[in-house]
Amino acid sequence: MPTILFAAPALWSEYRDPLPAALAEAGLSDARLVTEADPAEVDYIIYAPASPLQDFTPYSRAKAVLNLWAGVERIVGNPTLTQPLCRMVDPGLTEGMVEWVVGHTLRHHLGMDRHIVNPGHVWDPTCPPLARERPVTILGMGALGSACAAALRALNFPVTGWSRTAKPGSLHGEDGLRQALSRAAILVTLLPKTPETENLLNADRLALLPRGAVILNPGRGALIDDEALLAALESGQVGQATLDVFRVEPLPPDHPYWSHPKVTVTPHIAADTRAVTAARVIAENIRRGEAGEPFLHLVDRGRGY
Ligand code: NDP
Ligand code: OXD
Repeated sequence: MPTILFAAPALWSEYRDPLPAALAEAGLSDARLVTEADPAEVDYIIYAPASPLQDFTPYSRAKAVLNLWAGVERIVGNPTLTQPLCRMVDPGLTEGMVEWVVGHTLRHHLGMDRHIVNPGHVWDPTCPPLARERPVTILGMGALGSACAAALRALNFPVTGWSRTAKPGSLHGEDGLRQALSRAAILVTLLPKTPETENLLNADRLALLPRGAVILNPGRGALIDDEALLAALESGQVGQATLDVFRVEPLPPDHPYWSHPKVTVTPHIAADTRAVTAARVIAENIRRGEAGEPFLHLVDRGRGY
């Protein structure tokens, strides 16, 4: 009978019903799901970045830490964490991200803003091009990037993907990045925050985009050099940026992004972990841990994601 510590108190009300149901579905109805426990008795820790639990040292018997977030940058470098760390790959979260990315891509592709905000009642019959004429580049072709690519391709957008390792049909490496940026009418960043990806979109790389390209960043704020982006928006090199994530969240009230006419701020809502589907992912990993099978979605600490 494993003891599972739910160490994300702010989320307990969302998970208190779905988790026992998912554990039962996974054949773990006898598991002990608790919100407080003697660390020496804990077999699994369910964690979120705002968890008060930050010192994992006393959890000497824990077989895994199961993160409720896809991004792990706030835990992966914790020096007290010696247990395996699994990140969240949740079908509900993925669905949400696909909707956000497709929605904001279509907004820019169709030029919706011109008609939604049209105080002069201008009759401008300019028709947008077809999706097949609007190349989209996605940086990061993991769980989320590849799902967004599939949805955009289904709408006929020509999608170029770029990731760290070689994958069929997508680019990698510095040359690959140059190619991917140079063809991006719309650029979507779905990379994790790691030492390698921080400030990836600096002034030199923004200069590689076609003039007037649109940037959608639901990845992490640190992927973009904010000063460089503001300068590129000013010069017209970047036409619009829709940003969901920021170096400091909530975005400070005096941050220039709030009032910039070419920036749309969304408050880190691109995709939320959904309790019912995420609980099944957690339960499956606990089942695997109990059966001695490899965990799903293990984080590589060296890589940082
Ligand atoms: P994955 O780990 O599945 O995918 C990450 C992708 O990034 C992989 O394709 C990986 O390449 C690529 N990558 C990592 N490092 C590099 C690098 N140095 N150079 C090039 N490519 C790199 O993550 P997810 O798709 O699940 O999530 C991506 C990110 O989305 C999360 O880390 C998080 O920051 C963000 N996120 C934001 C949310 C929001 O609401 N705004 C919600 C959820 C997630 P490879 O495939 O070769 O390993
Ligand atoms: C996540 C996020 O990483 O919500 O899950 O950003």
